Amino acid sequence: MGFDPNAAPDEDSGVFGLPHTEREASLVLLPVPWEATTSYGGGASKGPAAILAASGQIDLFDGDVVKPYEPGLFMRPESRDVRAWNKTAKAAAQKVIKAGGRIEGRKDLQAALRTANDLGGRLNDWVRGETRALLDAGKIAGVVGGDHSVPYGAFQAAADKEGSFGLLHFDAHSDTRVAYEGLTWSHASIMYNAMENIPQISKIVQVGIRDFCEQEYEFVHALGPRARVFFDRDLAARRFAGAAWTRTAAGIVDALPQKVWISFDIDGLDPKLCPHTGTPVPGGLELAEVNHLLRLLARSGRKIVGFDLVEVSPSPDRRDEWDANVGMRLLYKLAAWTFVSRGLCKARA
Ligand SMILES: [Mn+2]
Repeated sequence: MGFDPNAAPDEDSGVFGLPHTEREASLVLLPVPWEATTSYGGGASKGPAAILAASGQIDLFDGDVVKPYEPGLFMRPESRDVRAWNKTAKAAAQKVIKAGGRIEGRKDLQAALRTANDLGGRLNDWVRGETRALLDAGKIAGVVGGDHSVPYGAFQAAADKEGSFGLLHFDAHSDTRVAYEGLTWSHASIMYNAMENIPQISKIVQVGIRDFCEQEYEFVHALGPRARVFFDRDLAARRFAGAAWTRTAAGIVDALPQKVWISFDIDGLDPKLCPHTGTPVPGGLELAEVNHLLRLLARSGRKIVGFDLVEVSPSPDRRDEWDANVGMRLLYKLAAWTFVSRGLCKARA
């Protein structure tokens, strides 16, 4: 292959300026331009395109992982069906959200809720089918959102294919609301839906959580040993007490089972790194902290069975590519450490 990792990318190259076709790629990124239930700031449906556009700026050389591009990365084109479903579902869901989910005696809102829930279910089936096909073809799958509702179908596909696994969930939010604002497939309900409906998820390990309601707190508590939460305030307290991040991160990795799906909501990071994400909250992680945690995870002998990156939302100002810039760098690290965990790349010492 006449590919020079030191050169500027060709104009017709793919994600990260790479030349791989889907057939050549070990990792296939599935873009899901979906944000039907966005309740605060919008724009997450534009995340995959913005990440793809920004990704040519990456330096393929990586200080942590040897040649992370060599196993091959490919991003699928966006599905026009998904775009169309998103448009219809978002229009319907926004009516319900505007009414605060109170739909009693309102036939129009009840119909809108049915539309939003039906299309959310259709999206889940689509993501599940696409992800399952990738896994059956021997690919590693990475889902690029979109809001945080999108990877539900991918969790199902991983459960079908891999059996029991754990979720490593980075987020400012617990995302364990029961049908938030009446919407079954709300972005704020994904982890409730996952833990209720997918028994193969043997454990959820949440990191960076700092905005949640009492019902969510109770739900996660009631999961008992099936959940472990590293709240942002606990991580901060450890930092203030002088604990080394490497110890804290090792404790997070230790809480995980052998197989791990990483579900990464960009708002788990400090909002200076994702200023346009839909529901930013002060606090959160640095990229270097995440990278170190991923290093420990990949080198622990655990298998990263797949990942998603969601809620990257570009600025309405097209000259401002910062959110996508951070998003694509995180995506590259997720891919690189996944390759290490799968024996496809070597970590540097
Ligand atoms: Mn989330």
